[in-house]
Amino acid sequence: MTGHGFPLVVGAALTDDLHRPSRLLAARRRHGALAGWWEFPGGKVEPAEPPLAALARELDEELGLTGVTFGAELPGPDGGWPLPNGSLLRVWWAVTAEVVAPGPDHDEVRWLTAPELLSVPWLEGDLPLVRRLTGVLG
Ligand code: 9L3
Ligand code: MG
Repeated sequence: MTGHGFPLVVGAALTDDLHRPSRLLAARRRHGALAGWWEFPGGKVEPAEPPLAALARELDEELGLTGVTFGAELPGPDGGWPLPNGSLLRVWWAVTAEVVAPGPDHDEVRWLTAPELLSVPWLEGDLPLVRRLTGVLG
């Protein structure tokens, strides 16, 4: 939990190269009220679960990824990136050699370069970080 009664949410900024990132993985939510909106894949941290363990679990559940290497956290303005529902989103750089394909929670994934980053409708909560990353991707 974040301390305000909302679960902590973790997400992955999957990229091609941790040291020289040039592409970022965006995933389109398949179900529910947020269907059609794009996000950093991830989800809620369970009680007592370490955040990076939660992120590894979510990437396996959502995208079938089992060989993910995590890099630095992308620090947000409030210990993370505040979401509209009151949760806090924490995001880490990540790389994988595995092929990333849509799974149960997403109906499309795309590797976006900097000029393509804002070509998809990102979830409102993810957008401030996406804007930050347009200047980071080479
Ligand atoms: N959320 C926002 N941005 C993200 C992720 C992974 C999640 N990058 C929001 C959407 C849901 C909540 O957090 O309201 C929980 O996410 P999930 O467990 O449904 O993926
Ligand atoms: Mg999720």
